[in-house]
Parts: sequence; C-alpha cells; structure tokens
Amino acid sequence: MLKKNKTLGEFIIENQSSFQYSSGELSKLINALRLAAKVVNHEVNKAGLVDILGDAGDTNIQGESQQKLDVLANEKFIQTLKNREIVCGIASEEEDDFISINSNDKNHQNKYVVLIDPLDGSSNIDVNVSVGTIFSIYRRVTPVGTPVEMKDFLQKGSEQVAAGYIVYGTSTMLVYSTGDGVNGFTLNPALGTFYLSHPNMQFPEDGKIYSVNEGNYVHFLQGVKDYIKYCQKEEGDRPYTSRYIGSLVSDFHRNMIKGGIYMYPKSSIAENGKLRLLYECNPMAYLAEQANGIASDGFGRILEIEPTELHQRVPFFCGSKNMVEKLHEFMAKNA
Ligand code: AHM
Ligand code: MG
Repeated sequence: MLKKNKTLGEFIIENQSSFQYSSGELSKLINALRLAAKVVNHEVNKAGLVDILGDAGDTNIQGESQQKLDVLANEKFIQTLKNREIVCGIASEEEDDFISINSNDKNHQNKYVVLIDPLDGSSNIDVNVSVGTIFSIYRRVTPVGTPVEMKDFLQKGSEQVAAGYIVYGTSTMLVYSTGDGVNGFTLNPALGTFYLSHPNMQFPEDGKIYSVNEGNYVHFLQGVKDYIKYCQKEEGDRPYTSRYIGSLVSDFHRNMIKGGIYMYPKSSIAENGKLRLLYECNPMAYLAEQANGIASDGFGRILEIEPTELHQRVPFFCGSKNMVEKLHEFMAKNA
C-alpha cells in the first residue's frame, strides 16, 4: 500500500508559524527555491541529450543557444528569485558582485538575502555523476527599503536563518533547515512534487567513511596526513572506507546518512583550500550542526569565521562528531 507522505508545500505551511518573526516571507522564499530546483532538475536530467537535440537542429530553430549548465542554473535561480520579488539581494558563485534587487524602490520591504552555488560539482555533469545546488539565507543588516550593501552578505555563518541543498542524484532531493533540525524531501518526477522522505536527518556520532581528494596528499599539512593514516590503519573498526565523489553536496549527503567525514584541507598549492566560505561551507556547516555533526576549518567552528570577501575560501572539515573531533586532535598536535 502507498504511504501518504507530507509534501514540501504542506510542510512549509505547517512550519511557518514556528519561525521567529514569521511573516510568511521565508516560506515564500523557500517555495521559490523549490520551484527553481525543479526547473534546474529538468535541465540537469536532459544534459546527456543536449548534443543529440543540438544535432537535430532544434536549438537553432528555437533560437536558443546552448549554455553551460552551471550558467543556466545560475540564471534560473536568479530569475525565479527576482520574478517572485522575494529577496532584496543575491550573491552567487557565478557572479563577481552581489545583485541588488529593486534597490531604488523605497516600498520594497523584503528583508532576506540569498547566497547560492547554483550548480556545485559541475565538472561531474559530463560524466553523469550527481551534482548539487547549495543555498544560504540571512536577514539583511541594513534597513529595509534601501539598497543592499556588502555587509548584508558578509555575515558570520551563525547568523543564517536557513540553509539547504538540492542533490540531483539517482533521485533528486531538497534538504534544508530553518534552525529546527534538518529535513529531506524527495522529488517524484512524474508529479513534480517533493515529498518528506527523510524527516529529522542526523549525522551518526561515529562513522567509517572518509572523503578527501587523496591525490593532493603530499601537499597536505602533517596533521591531515596523520589523520588519513589513522583512517587507514588496521585497528579496532579501522581501516575506514574511502569514498570521494568530488561533489560536495553528494559526499555530504552520503556521510550524513551513513556517518563519515568530508575534508577539503588547505595545502601547499592552495593556501585556503578550494571551497568558498559563504555559499559552500557556511550552509553545509549550518546543516551539519543542525544534524548533530561538526564543521570546522581544522581548528575552530566554520560558523564563527568573520567573512572578509564574497568569494573567500576556507579549509573545510565536516561530518560525524567523533570523526571530526579525532581530526582536531591530530591537527592540534601537528598543524
Ligand atoms: P566547484 O564549485 O567549482 O564545482 O568546486 C567545488 C567542488 C566540490 O563540490 C567538490 O567537493 C570539490 O570541488 C572537488 O574538488 P577537487 O576536484 O579538487 O577534489
Ligand atoms: Mg561550487
């Protein structure tokens, strides 16, 4: 018999009243992201067909030019948020500067800014491996009705009011938190509806999976090298399993369900690692903490870092509590 799961739409309405200062604005914003996610999902799913359709000449007849999917995803999310007039500013991995919305309209009362990585891990698209979208939401710090400023975006991760991701995998899921735990919704592609499939997601306290690009091993700090050797040592429940998709969202998602640690350390070739603080690490760190996990730069909480630039990078370690704490021991001994 079919189980009747709650839809994302129903869930948003039911939970609206529990948001602090709720006016329905945050609910509308999450609804807008839900819509954009479905559009991008459709584009990602047909990625392999683009060349075939292109060969048939369809793209020329319709006057559409082929675009890289990450650029397309960026446009879809920005357009949707602009059209619904639901935010006052957007920052994206794909844009050099932040975008101010209705900046000259004094009647514009929207108070939220969104930071987004529209298609993370997009190098995986060509080889049919899952990718994701990451989003982070803050209340602006400058007065409503005025143009947004850089300081509205450069807020500590601990100030986030919501964050989440969409994973375009074997099934498409939207996972998010508004500060009251993490819930996951799976898309039924036939109906175009997200259903609550993973309520109250939690990182297991222990895990047996470590995810890191080991090709960079020689460039890592000694503390990270020592932790990797610890993971590989035959002792107790070790060696652990190594799993690295190269898509932060997918690696995080698997680790949250099964227990594990994700690492993108700094190295002698990348002094702050690769991942961006504002729209990759902060939202994932917020979700991790909401799900009983830890996210750090190897020494302290990601959510406590004071941002200085829109596209700044930080080392990132995230996952099951006991695994990240063990990593900290090695880092403290041998940074
Ligand atoms: P991107 O934003 O350019 O897609 O880069 C971010 C991605 C993460 O999803 C992934 O974990 C990491 O880069 C993989 O990097 P590497 O190939 O260096 O291991
Ligand atoms: Mg990215």
